[in-house]
Amino acid sequence: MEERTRIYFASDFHLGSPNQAESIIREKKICDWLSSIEKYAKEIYLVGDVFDFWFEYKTSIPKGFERFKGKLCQLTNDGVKIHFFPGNHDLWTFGYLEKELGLIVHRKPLITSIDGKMFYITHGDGLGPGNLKYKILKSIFKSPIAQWLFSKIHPDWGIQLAHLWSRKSRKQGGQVNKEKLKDDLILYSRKILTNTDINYFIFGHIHDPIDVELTPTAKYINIGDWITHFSFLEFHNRTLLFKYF
Ligand SMILES: [Mn+2]
Repeated sequence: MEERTRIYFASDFHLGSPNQAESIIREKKICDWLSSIEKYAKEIYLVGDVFDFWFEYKTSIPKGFERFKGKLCQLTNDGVKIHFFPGNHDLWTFGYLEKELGLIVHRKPLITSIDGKMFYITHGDGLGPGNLKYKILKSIFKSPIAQWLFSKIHPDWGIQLAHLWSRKSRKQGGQVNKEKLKDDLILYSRKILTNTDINYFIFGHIHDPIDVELTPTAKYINIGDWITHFSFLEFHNRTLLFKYF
C-alpha cells in the first residue's frame, strides 16, 4: 500500500441544505470522494460550512449526516488527521466533533508549514475591510451569552428558526457580490504578506474555485463548493492542484 502522504482541502458542503432528500445525495457523493482518497490522505482540511446548520446542545445534536460522520470516524480511527474550520453556518461546535469524531477544530486562522510550504487556512467570512454589519452579527453569534440563550430554546424550535434565518440570508446572500468578497480577501491576504511569508492562502466561503497569483511565491485560493462545483485541492510532492470529483 502506498504511504499516506497527500493533503486534501475541501469546503462548503452545506450538508442539510436545501432539504434532507437533496442533501443526502451530496452526502453520499462526499463519502465516495473520501473513500477515493483514503489510501492517499495523510490530512484532510475541511474549511468551513461543512454543515448548513450545526449546533451542539448540552445533551443533543441535530439529526442527520450519519454516513458522513461515520466516514470521518473511520478515517480518524485509521490515523488520518481531519481538520475542521467552523464556517459562518456551522460555528456552534463546542467539543463534540473533537471528542466523538476525533476532528481537530480550528477556531482561528491556521498558519502551518506543510512540506516546506507555508499555508494560511481559514473559512474567510468577515475578513478584510468593511462589512461592519456582518462583523457585528458574527460577534453576536460568537457571544457565549447569545449561544447560551439559543441553547435554551427547544431544538425543534431553535433548529427551525436557524433554518428560516439561513434561508432568508441565503436569499439576500444571492445578491452578495462575490467579486467584492474576493477583493476583500485578496486585500486581507496581501496585508498578511507584508509581515508573514505565506505560499498559499486557502479560503472557502465564496463557493467558486478561484486561483490568483499574489506574488511569484504566494497564491490566493478559494476551494469552491460541493453544491455545484465538487472541487477540492490536493497537495502532493509540494504541488497544489485543483481537482473535481
Ligand atoms: Mn458557504
